[in-house]
Amino acid sequence: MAIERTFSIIKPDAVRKSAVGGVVALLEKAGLRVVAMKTVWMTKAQAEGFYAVHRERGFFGDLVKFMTSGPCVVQVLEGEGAVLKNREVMGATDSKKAAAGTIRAAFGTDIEQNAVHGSDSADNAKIEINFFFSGAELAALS
Ligand code: 3AN
Repeated sequence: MAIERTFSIIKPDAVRKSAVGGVVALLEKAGLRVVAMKTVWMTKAQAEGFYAVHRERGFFGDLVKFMTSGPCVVQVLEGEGAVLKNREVMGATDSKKAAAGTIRAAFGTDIEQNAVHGSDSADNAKIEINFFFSGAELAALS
């Protein structure tokens, strides 16, 4: 499998419970390398833009409220088959159903407060990385 990049968000619930280090440790243990990382406190407009695909869903308002409730840590991850690898180590969307050893089992609470976001495809990873990281920040990556 080719080396690729994916995008990850450590959500406000995980940042609040000082789980940033714990999340990164699990990502690195899974073979993912953190190649860019920063803290972002999203505005309402940013969160609405990022989750625009979910605009019609009943949980959209709560999701935006939650994602703007505190700072997040956004990351670019790199590794072999990084998109799939990240999805595997994240665990099921509903933290209560996440398999043991996954990030959501360790640090999530439920389907909303689920500790992390991860891109679901290489194409979306590119879009999401460009949503949060500037050309200058990405140019610094080898
Ligand atoms: P994933 O993040 O696992 O790809 P998606 O893309 O289905 O899951 O959903 C996007 C985000 O919306 C999830 N991370 C979760 O926080 C939230 N979400 C999804 N379904 C619900 C729901 N039924 N109630 C509240 N929040 C939800």
